[in-house]
Amino acid sequence: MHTATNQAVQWHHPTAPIAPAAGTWSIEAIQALLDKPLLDLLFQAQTVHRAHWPEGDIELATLLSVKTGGCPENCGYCPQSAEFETGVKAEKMLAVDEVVRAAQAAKDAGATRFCMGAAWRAPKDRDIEKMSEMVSAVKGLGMQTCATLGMLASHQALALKDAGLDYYNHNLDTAPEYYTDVVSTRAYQDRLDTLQHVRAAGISVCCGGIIGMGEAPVHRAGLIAQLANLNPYPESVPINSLVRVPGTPLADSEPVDPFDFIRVIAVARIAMPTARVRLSAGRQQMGEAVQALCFMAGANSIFYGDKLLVTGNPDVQADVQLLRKLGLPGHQVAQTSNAPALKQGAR
Ligand code: SAM
Ligand code: DTB
Ligand code: SF4
Repeated sequence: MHTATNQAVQWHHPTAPIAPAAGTWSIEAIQALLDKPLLDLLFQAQTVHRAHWPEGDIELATLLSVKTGGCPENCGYCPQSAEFETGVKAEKMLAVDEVVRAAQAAKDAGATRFCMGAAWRAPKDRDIEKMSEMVSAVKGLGMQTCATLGMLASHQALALKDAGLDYYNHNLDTAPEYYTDVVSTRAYQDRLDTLQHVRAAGISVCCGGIIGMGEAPVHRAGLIAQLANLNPYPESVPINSLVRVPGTPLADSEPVDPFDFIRVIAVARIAMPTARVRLSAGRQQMGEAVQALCFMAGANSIFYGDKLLVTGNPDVQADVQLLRKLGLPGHQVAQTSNAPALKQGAR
């Protein structure tokens, strides 16, 4: 529906504002974008994308699980919850030198950001001490640092900032109205509180969600509205396609239609023009053509490495080849000796 407040749908007038001001997205305006003819939506998203990201590079971020499994939370999608029989065993936290070795290998392969994940509801202060060592060491390699450790208290966020943490990932996952269908061990407001602590500490926010958990279209619109109305909106927005892990309550969810997924990426780009929109989990099931359309829709970051936290991700060589075939700039990859050169400045 094209309402007076929904300027986002007026893209065909070059002089008209392309989106409402930050903090003012209605669910209806987001829904109207999601409902547009696909090619119109892609055109609009690509227009926004080029205006804000003229270099058109794809950021390569590598993930490492530094504390795997045994999590007390019951997030219905997650293979690491202790409540579900998924075959993921609880492990001890990795040693700092193991993490640094993995980060160096990721850097050598062309990654610029390194994200350390832990299967915690919330870290203890002694966990933050060890995480701070890891963050400082990875930062010392010249990489951007990110961590995703669960709920964070203010003093913990400040300690991580002091250690050199650039980004903290904490996802809203879905709309508030659907959240209780997915997780019951913590509230939506807990998630918002952690995001606030991260923001207040001066750490950049990485926050997104998951598509394909059985949510209705209105919940997808609700998630994007929540993210876009954070003030300021997140610097990074990971959009995950559910990885359906046997043993989790969501294992039998209906697979998401690829075009619906692409639509979500496009609307995230339009609603949050300066955010890095990350095409996150689920790429193994997507195929190259769908990923190419996600880039067209404005995705400009991927998880790069053969593994996410505990599930698979496309091989590094396959990703290098894909970026190369698409002529997408991947400056860091091009500089490494053991990865095929990427075409530069192809746009
Ligand atoms: N324990 C921390 C937390 O929950 O914030 C950090 C790790 S948790 C695995 C990080 C995010 O990964 C979740 O918020 C969720 O969005 C995403 N995720 C987890 N399992 C997933 C799956 N099976 N498919 C897609 N995304 C998933
Ligand atoms: C995010 O949004 N996706 C990543 C990262 N942030 C931490 C995690 C995806 C996890 C997929 C399932 C797994 O391997 O555990
Ligand atoms: Fe635990 Fe995070 Fe998995 Fe939820 S998503 S069960 S908090 S590891």
